[in-house]
Amino acid sequence: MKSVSHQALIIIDLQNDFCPGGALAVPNGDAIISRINQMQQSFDHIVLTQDWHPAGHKSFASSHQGKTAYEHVTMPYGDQILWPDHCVQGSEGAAFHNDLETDCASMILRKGTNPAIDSYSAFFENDHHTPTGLEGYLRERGVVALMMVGLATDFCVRYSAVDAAKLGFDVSVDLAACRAIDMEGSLAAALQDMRDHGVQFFD
Ligand code: VGL
Ligand code: ZN
Repeated sequence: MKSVSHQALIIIDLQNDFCPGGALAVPNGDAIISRINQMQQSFDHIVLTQDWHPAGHKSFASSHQGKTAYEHVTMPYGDQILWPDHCVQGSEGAAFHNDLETDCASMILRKGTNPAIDSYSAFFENDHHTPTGLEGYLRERGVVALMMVGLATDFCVRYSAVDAAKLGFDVSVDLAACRAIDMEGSLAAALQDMRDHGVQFFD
């Protein structure tokens, strides 16, 4: 049975670089794909997001002299973890994982395109101010509830879910269809943050 059409499935960053063998591999990141493909059959609105950085992006450790991946720096918008180069626009690493069903999505949102600002959330860049346009897209289509899945639970899923809840959407996260990077307690912090903002968990 099709679910009511006021709920959208938001599939976050199921890209090669976040899967085993990728530049910023999330442990077992590919293990969620078959569940996500199944879920897609129950939604009328499906949005895919794609981390999509220009080469030399400021979130890359390689863009900061003397820095290595996973160190922190202070950017004009606050703290930034430095990442290995990943999801460079047009690269194989930035492509969706081959096993992910992508034909049913009505919208593909690319984020992290500003060379100077990272964007974990599908709604706002990391300055927490610059919108991506996804809120308007969803509202214009009458969507009021979101089911979020994908990679990584503690970064892009977390910030997307929290922003969506702050914007007034009814937000659920299917934890069985997410995987985490889990560094420095980031998964526990993410679960608490989402809970604090009224996000509901399914697993
Ligand atoms: C992500 C780190 C850097 C994510 C994207 O999709 O969770 N994490 N860029
Ligand atoms: Zn990124």
